[in-house]
Amino acid sequence: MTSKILIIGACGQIGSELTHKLRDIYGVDNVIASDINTRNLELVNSGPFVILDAKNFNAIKDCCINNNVKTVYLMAALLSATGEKYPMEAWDLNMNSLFHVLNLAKTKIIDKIFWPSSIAVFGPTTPKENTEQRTIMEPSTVYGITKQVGERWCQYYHEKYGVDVRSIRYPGIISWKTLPGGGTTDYAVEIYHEALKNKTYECFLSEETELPMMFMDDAIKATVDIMQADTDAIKIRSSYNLSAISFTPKEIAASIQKVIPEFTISYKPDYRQDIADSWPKSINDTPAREDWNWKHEFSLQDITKEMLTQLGKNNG
Ligand code: AKB
Repeated sequence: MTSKILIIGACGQIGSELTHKLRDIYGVDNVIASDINTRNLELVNSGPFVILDAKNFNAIKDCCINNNVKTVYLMAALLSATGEKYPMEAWDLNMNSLFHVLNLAKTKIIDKIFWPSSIAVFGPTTPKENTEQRTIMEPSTVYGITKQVGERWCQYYHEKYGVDVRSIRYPGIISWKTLPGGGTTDYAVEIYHEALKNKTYECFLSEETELPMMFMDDAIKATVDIMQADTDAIKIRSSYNLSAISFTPKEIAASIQKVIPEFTISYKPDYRQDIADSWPKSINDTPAREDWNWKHEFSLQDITKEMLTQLGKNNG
């Protein structure tokens, strides 16, 4: 049987687009999508799909053994805003799912893991501008704590047991196919939907809140590139800083107004403001650029053009 790829959490914002991309590269039947439910029917009907709870070790193990799965992309997680509401659930899902796939690799049932980390590993004491790969990391959110701890375990499993685990610290990801859920950077997707529908948006972050962001196509390219890179090229086994652009709500609104002049924005910061304020404004990703040739393509204006065009087609 040819070896297969399993994506856990395939119905989500990144998982769904990653599934399609990996199927383009490796063939539809070689990529098994899985999630805890069938909430994304387009994805569910697009190729092999199984219901899988990321917290259930035996279910993941059986799926890997029965289908000769050798590579796992673990995309299931509770994100920053949801994590603050349900701290224990975030800890439970984010940590146990990671241990499950690390242990499958330790016992040689699978060969390779992709696990996403996040800019949430940084905290209020981290230098905010051009944040380095190695710097102060004192995350103040549950989600950030799970990602930071997860990074340490990835490095540990690589060093002690030779596990081939690869990871990047995603910034906020902007996409039009599948909505994000439960994140602090979600405003940068919602704003495009509201601009087309209602020509106005009430933002839950203040106008000068600058955060690192990236278009989905760049995020998928980074994910594929790091997984295809030679083993020797991957020098960091915790997680790589990854950067594209940074902007504020005011700046994204201005870029939308270039296309939709009547668009207006108002600001009503809520509990997510504290989360955003604890994160860096911009990221230095020199190691990713040097080690495996990472390069982003999409500027803010490119993203705005693509988002409004694609969402406009779907609405119209
Ligand atoms: C979130 O906002 O929680 C995520 C992230 C930056 O990891 N998008």
